[in-house]
Amino acid sequence: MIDVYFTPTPNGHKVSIMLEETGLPHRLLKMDVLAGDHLTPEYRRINPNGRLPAIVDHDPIGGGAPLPVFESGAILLYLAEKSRQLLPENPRRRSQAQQWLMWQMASFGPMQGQAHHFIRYAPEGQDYPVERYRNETIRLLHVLDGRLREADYLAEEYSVADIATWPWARATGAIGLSLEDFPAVAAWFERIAERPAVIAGTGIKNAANLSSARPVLTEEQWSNLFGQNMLAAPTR
Ligand SMILES: N[C@@H](CCC(=O)N[C@@H](CS)C(=O)NCC(=O)O)C(=O)O
Repeated sequence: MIDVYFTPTPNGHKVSIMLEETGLPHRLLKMDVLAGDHLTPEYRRINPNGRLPAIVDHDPIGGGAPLPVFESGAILLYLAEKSRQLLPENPRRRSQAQQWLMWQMASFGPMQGQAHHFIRYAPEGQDYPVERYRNETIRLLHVLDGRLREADYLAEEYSVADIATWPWARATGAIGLSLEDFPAVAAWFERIAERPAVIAGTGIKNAANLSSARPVLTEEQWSNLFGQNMLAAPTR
């Protein structure tokens, strides 16, 4: 059994989609980041970085004690290895899957994440970071579109690279971008959105984008996410 410390965000959905695709037995443990569920010493022992998602595999590859795994990209690779699915056997494709997975983890997720922060959470009127991170997200969408004009999937076959990237493509609507401006991305997005595991893993029946509303946070919630409570949380 695999416990998934889960919140329904793009990084969380990578793992829920992967588990639906592979059929590995698991249970989702819902974490409320606004309430600070991720700041506890117990959770830090599972994920020293204190972010979501993380998993604990009670029947790990190689046996032994339950194995915690953090970082969504590392979780996808672990689950691919465990299930022997969704990481291509062919060395060229396998390398492509790893390259695009690293690209998502290092660029498409973090840059867009900053765009979400400055557009939806930070005090309004900060034009420079909004423009900087939205432009970087647009640049990365062009990179993704270029790849998907060459191949139907990032590693030529559906893989962990697509599973990592798809939820972040879905999130671009919330920062005012439209996939219709990137035709190869839009076609790939729809292809993947129809997969039963993606529908089950995201709890959505259509590909509608996430809300672009600015969340209204209490002082406590703000502190849990971005302020003193977050800074004061123990490290292990
Ligand atoms: N690189 C990490 C990023 C994890 C991350 O930032 N997760 C967000 C939710 S998608 C989070 O935990 N937010 C709570 C917070 O920032 O305090 C991964 O891919 O797992």
